[in-house]
Amino acid sequence: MNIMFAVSSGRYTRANFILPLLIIIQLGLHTVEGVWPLPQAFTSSTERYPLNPQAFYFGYGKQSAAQQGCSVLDTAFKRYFSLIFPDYSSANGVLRFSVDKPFLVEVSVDQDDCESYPQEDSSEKYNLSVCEGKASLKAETVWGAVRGLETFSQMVYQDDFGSYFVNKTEIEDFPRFQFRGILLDTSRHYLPVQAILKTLDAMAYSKFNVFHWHIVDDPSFPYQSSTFPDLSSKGAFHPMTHIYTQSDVRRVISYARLQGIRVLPEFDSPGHTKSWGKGQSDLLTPCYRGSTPSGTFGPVNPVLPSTYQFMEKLFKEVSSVFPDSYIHLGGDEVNFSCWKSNPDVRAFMQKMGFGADFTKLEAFYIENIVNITSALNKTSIVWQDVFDYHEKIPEDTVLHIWKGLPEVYQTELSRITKAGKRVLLAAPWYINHISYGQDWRNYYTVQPQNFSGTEEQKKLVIGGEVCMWGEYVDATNLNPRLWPRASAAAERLWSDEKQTSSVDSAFPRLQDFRCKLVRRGIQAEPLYVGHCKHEYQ
Ligand code: CP6
Repeated sequence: MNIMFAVSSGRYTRANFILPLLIIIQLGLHTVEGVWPLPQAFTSSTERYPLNPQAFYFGYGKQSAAQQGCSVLDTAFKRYFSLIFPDYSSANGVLRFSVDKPFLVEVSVDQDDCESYPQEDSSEKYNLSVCEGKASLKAETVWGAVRGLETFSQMVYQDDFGSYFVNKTEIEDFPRFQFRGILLDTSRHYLPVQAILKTLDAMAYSKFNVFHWHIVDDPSFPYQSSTFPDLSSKGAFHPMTHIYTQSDVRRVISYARLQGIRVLPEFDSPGHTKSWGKGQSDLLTPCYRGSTPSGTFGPVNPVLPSTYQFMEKLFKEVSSVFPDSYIHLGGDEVNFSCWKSNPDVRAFMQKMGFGADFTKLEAFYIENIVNITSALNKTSIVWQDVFDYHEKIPEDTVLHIWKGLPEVYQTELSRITKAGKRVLLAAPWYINHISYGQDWRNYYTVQPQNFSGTEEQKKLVIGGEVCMWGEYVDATNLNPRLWPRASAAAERLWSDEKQTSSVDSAFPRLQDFRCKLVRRGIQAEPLYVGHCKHEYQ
């Protein structure tokens, strides 16, 4: 008997809410409920097809604009084969499977964008249809096809004898928000390139599409600049081992590209720049005690023309190294006490008519930096502090909301979108914070568009970001702290809000997904009491 149900209207009646639960109990999560984040619309069935890794093929549809030789899809086929058949891959073909019916996953895309980079407006939509002997995956772009392959890989399961199956299914899927990011902080602790690449893999499993690389900050400057090599040779924790060379950065960007992930670099200034001062003299403001320099330094010195010449060269390099059309400029948490202490800064304030209002000086600085990046054809993202100080930034600048409890950030969302600016929400997803219990539930129940404002204002929320600040995090504890809690945010950012309104229905699905992560080698922590079918280590 086939049990079919459709969830395309997004509204559950009592009857079709209970039905999917019954299927879960019968089969384990072998239907689309086993896919995380939940697809937008699907029909699934108990009819299942056996898969034999020795007779399983990925291929390009005849009509597909991309064909063999397409780097993104060729490499995705290899990756997903290993993810779909973990036993087979690790057994080096020793295992034998009884069925010999071939199964073909046929992929067709409308655009040949294999050599491009994913961009903010890249379509990630796909349709997946699984029937006997064949799955058809259709997408507008290769990025959509990669999302569809991830979904397919999560639908394949093994019975108690190790045989592989997939159920008859129809899926139409697309993301709710275009920006679904993870921030890693590689300044408080250096993260080896391998740890970053592994995070990119895990991001693709949850359909995240932006890696926000908070690459430098106060404690260290690990980015090896070709224009200013002293920044890392003097500002990194170690000049040779704790740096990202140009080749490391290229490796991260191209690895991310193959998974449909954008790399958004952040060079945060004028605050959070202590490490920059080690390799670039006269960049930071000398702080004064009375009438003499105290020997300590504050934020970037906004009064010297040399500051802007330096920034222009640095951002020129950054904008050619990182292909994304966005650059994050930071602009958060500027402490004015050092600026206040410095007589040259005070004289400049007088000259500019800023009086004693240091927010005007910060605004002046940020305006200059934003103009530098605009001239390089890049769009800027800045932390919300910048809006608090002035609203005279280019219309297309994105404000990144990081402060406060729901009441506080909802007010900010309302205020900033009212001014017509686009916003990105990070405040509810500070995943470096930990507490005893199931805090993933708080990440799951966030409502990014629940603030007072018009429909137009709500559309200005371009997405959200999970932040992993690095004060207490390095490669030893990164993975369990990120996963599966970040996946809770991933479903909020990808899936339909109404279909994923119940945190209790999400619980068994997220437990199941966490087991999939562990099986794939990501040391994701448990959500609560329980066991995985496949226990490792
Ligand atoms: N580093 C930088 C940080 C933070 C910010 N910017 C931060 C501040 C407060 C909390 C978490 C993170 N560590 N550069 C603010 C965006 Cl609670």
